[in-house]
Amino acid sequence: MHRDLFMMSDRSEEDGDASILTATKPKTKRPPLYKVLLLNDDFTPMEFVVHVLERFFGLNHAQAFEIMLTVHKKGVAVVGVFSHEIAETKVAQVMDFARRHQHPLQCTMEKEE
Ligand code: TYC
Repeated sequence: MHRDLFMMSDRSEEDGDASILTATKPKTKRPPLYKVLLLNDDFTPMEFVVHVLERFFGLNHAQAFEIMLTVHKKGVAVVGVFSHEIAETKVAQVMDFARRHQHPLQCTMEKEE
């Protein structure tokens, strides 16, 4: 007897919760992505840039050469799109590798809108 009454009130509480859930917009957002950009300069050898693109971005030689030429002609190109942490790592790897070889190659990242 008592048990049945308890179950009824328990269920009506669940109905209340369900109406809140359907009326509340879920606020989970996908994390933003970041473009990694390579910038042109007048001094870094073309072959070095091609090597960087193969080594750190997993591009084959033809893809790497094509992106290198785009940067050379247009001044900048997107070389890939990654999570914030991966983009940061790629930028650091490229900047460190260029510095160690005394080339002024610049690599940056920007949020994808
Ligand atoms: N402009 C350079 C040259 O003529 C080549 C180059 C390409 C440099 C791409 C940087 O991100 C770059 N040697």
